[in-house]
Amino acid sequence: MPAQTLTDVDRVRAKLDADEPLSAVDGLWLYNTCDIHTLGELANAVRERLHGRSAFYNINRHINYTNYCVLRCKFCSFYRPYKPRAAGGMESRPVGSPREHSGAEPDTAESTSEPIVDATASDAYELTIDEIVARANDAYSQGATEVHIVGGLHPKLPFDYYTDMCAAIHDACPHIHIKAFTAIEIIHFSRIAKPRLSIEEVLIKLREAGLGSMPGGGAEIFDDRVHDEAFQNKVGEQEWFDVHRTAHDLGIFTNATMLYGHVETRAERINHLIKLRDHQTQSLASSQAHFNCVVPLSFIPDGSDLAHLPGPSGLDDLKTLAIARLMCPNIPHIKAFWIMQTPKLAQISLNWGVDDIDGTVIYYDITKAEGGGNTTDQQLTVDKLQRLIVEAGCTPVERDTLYRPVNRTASTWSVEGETWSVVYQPNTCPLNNVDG
Ligand code: V47
Repeated sequence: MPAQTLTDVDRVRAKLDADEPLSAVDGLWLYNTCDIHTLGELANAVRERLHGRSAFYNINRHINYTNYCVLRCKFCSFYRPYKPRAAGGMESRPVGSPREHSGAEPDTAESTSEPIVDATASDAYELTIDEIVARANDAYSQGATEVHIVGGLHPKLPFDYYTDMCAAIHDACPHIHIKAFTAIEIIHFSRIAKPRLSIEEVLIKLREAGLGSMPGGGAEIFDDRVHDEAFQNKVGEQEWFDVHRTAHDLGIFTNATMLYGHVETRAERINHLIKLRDHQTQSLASSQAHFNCVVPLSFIPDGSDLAHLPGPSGLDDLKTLAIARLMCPNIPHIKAFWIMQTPKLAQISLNWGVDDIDGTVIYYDITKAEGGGNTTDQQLTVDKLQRLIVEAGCTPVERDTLYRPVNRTASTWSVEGETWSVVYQPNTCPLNNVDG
């Protein structure tokens, strides 16, 4: 009914003008409205109030250190099981990935003997620290300001592997920002450390080793029903928030994700966003750090146990990004991760509340390239990122992980407020790459 529609939109508009938080009813109305132009206009108004026409990107590289995982999340096509070798079975290491780390093997329920990989999972891997440092170095020498590192919950790697990894990257690439480990990994580390460590102790040790901030993964949807249906064995929302609260109290900035388009309802998405907003209110009031951005992740069904589901449509992607902007006005940035929303939709979303489209990425293993077979080579050059932004009527701003502007020349980069600058090899800089 038109009269009802007018009342609803006026109510939402009035709340936004008065800086009042939107309710769950408002959020659902926004999802259910067919008027996506008004939705875009409202979300864009919040985006412009916060960031004007600036649109952020970074020069980064994602590194996934292992796809072995003790969890079996139904939405995930990335994990590979880690199984003990049957008697007389095959050699234990993934081809080309010799293990090389310090510290004792933690015991697990599966086996206390030398780790053995599942011979059936030929694409299972774990990277050595040398391999990880080589990737970080490669990125650094091409001008990257960030490495984004996450992996599966490996049953055998000791806590030292993760601190050694950060320390080795920090030594080799002193100014690269290490954004690493989801809340789920942090909890895993606290359990495998010998002796066991608290979340706070884990975070302090990682920060001492070079960790700069944390990505937002592992949040999925904060709801018991969805949890039981799609990721039953993963820790729940309470634990996820505890890790982020501890990080914020320690002054470690983090991001927050929402994985949408699988078995959850729209109401459950809205509740998820309200929980993030409420947490942010607390962090802003009493912590040294807070969430920098919300990253709504569009579910990619291929290869997962939920492959029979269609995944979100383009319209659902656009609405969800805009609604994230409107429901969480106290979280500074909304990121469209182009790997999952596609570069085309990420570009359109820049006028629907989004102000950040992530970065060059280079290689992404958690979900494979759409329509590209099984490839993990997924990169956008800086030239292409900038073109997407300019064509959307925005001003490209290269940022570092903490959203400080990056000053870049053809062979150096520095961050506003810092005295150092990094020299890199101009010939291999992604700035000079031309898209094929
Ligand atoms: O936690 C897993 C999600 C996350 C699928 O903080 C899937 O800046 C879609 O958190 N389809 C890891 N998503 C990635 C992540 C992330 C990515 C980019 C930027 C940031 C940031 C964080 O990926 C997992 C899970 O929620 N995921 N499987 C899938 N099939």
